[in-house]
Amino acid sequence: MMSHNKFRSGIVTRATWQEKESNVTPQSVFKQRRQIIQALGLGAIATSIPGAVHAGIFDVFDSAPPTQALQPLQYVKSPNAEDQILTPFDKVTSHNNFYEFGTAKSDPAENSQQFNTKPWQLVIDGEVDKPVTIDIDDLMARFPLEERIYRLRCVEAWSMVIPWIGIPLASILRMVAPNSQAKYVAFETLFDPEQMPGQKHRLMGGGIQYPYVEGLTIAEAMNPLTLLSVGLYGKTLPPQNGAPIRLVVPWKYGFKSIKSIVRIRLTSTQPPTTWSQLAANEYGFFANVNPMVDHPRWSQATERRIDAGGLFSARRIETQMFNGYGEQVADLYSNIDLKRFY
Ligand SMILES: Nc1nc2c(c(=O)[nH]1)N[C@H]1C(S)=C(S)[C@@H](COP(=O)(O)O)O[C@H]1N2
Ligand SMILES: [Mo]
Repeated sequence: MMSHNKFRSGIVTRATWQEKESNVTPQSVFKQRRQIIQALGLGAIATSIPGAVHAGIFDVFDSAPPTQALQPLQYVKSPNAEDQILTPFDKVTSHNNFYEFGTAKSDPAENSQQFNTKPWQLVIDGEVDKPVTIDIDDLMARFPLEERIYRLRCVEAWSMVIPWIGIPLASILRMVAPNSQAKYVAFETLFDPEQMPGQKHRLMGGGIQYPYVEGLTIAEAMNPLTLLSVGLYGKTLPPQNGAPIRLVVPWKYGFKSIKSIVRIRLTSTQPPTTWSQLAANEYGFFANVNPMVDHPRWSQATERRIDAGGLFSARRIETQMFNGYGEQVADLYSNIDLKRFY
């Protein structure tokens, strides 16, 4: 099947949408990390680090458990100068949507710090020849981790630029060998009301049904941009960002990027998705970022880019079609009316 395998070898070839790290305004943390990597004689690790090497390197960077580090490797080129600035770590980890821990933006960081993510098993099954149940640690040991700097555009019209660390979903799907019936990929968040208070009462969780579920077409899932993220800013994911493993689909509204995933199921029919179940006229299955299709209650033409000043001083910038990733993904939708299939 699709043997687009360039990310599997130790050396990652630089695709057109990748840019040198030096083109991204480095946060001091990156500088520091680079110095440590150089000091350790690991300067050559410019791409992906195979699993066996992870633990040793990650241990160096932070005393907070558990951490990991990679060089920022890849940057998605954009004509928009705003993207040269990363959203600071403290904003990425304090302004969150994770309704299982509460609906206010500050709730997830406040309510999730005891969230137990070890051990964590991920089930991948459905229309595949080789279903697996795999521990996250095994998964991270088996695949090279990559850093991807992506814009995250929430349907609520704010956005961030986040340096994720993760594994291309395509690599993981190849491992389970999808069969010819596999047309969609369904994702499911952990259901554990004891740990996730928002799941106890639907009102506290914004009236949505749990577990949170999401889905992609198989072509979307196999696109090289689609990432299963296990970290950001050089560390494993904080709980509020979806520890230990979450999806990142940068050309779609943020709600597609489902957090704390326990199951990935390949299916022959389109799977239900949490937000379209709640309000199908507001949130569709595709949810591609599209400045031409407004939300029924607000415009999607612009967005507020969160930087050091937080949401309230955030600059308003123009929203780009497919969040600026059209060159990589527009082909997926050449036969689709994006106004109808929003
Ligand atoms: N399980 C789960 N996943 C989720 C959400 C959620 O409430 N529950 N919120 C989504 C929304 S609306 C957005 S914008 C992103 C936010 O990711 P971040 O908090 O890491 O920025 O997570 C998405 N994934
Ligand atoms: Mo969102």
